[in-house]
Amino acid sequence: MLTRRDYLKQGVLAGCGLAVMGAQALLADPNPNLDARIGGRDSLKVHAHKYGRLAGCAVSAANLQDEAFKKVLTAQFSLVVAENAMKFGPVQPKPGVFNFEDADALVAFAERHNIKVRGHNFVWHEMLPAWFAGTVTKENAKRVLTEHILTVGGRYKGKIQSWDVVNEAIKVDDGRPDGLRKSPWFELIGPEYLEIAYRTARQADPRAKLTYNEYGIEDESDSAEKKRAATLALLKRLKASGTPLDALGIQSHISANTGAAFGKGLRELVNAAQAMGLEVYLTELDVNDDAVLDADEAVRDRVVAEVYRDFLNSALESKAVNAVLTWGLTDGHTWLNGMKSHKEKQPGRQQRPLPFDADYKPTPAFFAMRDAFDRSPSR
Ligand code: 9MR
Repeated sequence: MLTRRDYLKQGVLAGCGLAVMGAQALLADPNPNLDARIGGRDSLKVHAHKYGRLAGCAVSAANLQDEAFKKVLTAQFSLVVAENAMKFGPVQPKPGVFNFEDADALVAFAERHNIKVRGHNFVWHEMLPAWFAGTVTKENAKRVLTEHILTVGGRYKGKIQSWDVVNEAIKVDDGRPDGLRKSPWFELIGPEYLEIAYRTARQADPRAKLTYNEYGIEDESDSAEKKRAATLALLKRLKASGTPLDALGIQSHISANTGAAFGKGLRELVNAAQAMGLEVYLTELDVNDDAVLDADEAVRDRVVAEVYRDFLNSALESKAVNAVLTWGLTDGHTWLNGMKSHKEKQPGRQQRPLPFDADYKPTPAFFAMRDAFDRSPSR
């Protein structure tokens, strides 16, 4: 007899839909919302694979305690990234003391289910541990940085598809001609912290694609235009100095009904990255719906899906883009609900930014994503 576990496994591995597995299994399914139309060959990952791409999402430690989440994750996605578990603070809670519990659990889960893993991240101005300020000095910062990267990167050597080595290093408003953010790492080491981080990451895990990951570079606004230019200039400098760099991550935290438009600038960014020999990933896609004033969820979902469509159709015009990850899987868990601006604009309302709603039912954004894969050029 086919157990429920076997049945799910077969559905995923063989890429077949629920329909061919029989009504019996469907009836026994405690999560009937993952319906026959979206499993197996109709899943995001299979649609992405057809064109040589990966479909991924961010996963929290709590998500892996949730059976329904895991079922949808394995059925739909071929790539995962830890939402927080691999960041500096959680991984090195005390100087030289590492905690890999959550990160190990995600990597082991992904391995068991044949899902690739992105590493996120080695160097960021946020989520540094409390001990950082005061303990890390100009004298020891390079050592702390390289030891962290060698330890974390080394632990997962050969298991990571790509590492976000440096995250969000550009902040035009900080006023430097090179656009670099005056982050703790910058203040301690100077601009060369980037090159040191990439070289060390290559040493730690030579097979991982080393990525630079940035937000606010997607749309046609002046601020995005400036940030794009600074980001590209940074990538060019890194390449020119022989720094090992393989990919650009375009985070893609975007908003509905804000007048943001996508097209020329996004295309130019992707093409410029490609011309430098970089792969491009859309690493953290979600659509903030605070500016959609209509309370009706169906209306909000349609507006969000249109933004997915518009954005992805532009971004996926290029063969260079080979992975699309959403920042979370279900509306039941999204960082956007914790944003200060959200609490001010839409107090008490839950955001609906992702391809599955809180009951794991596919949202219109799911179908928009799948359609965008189908329209994309084969790689
Ligand atoms: O979603 C993440 C949230 O749970 C954390 O509190 C926050 C700070 O570590 O980071 C969020 O993820 C961010 C990602 O790591 C980098 N790009 C922006 C994401 C949203 O803030």
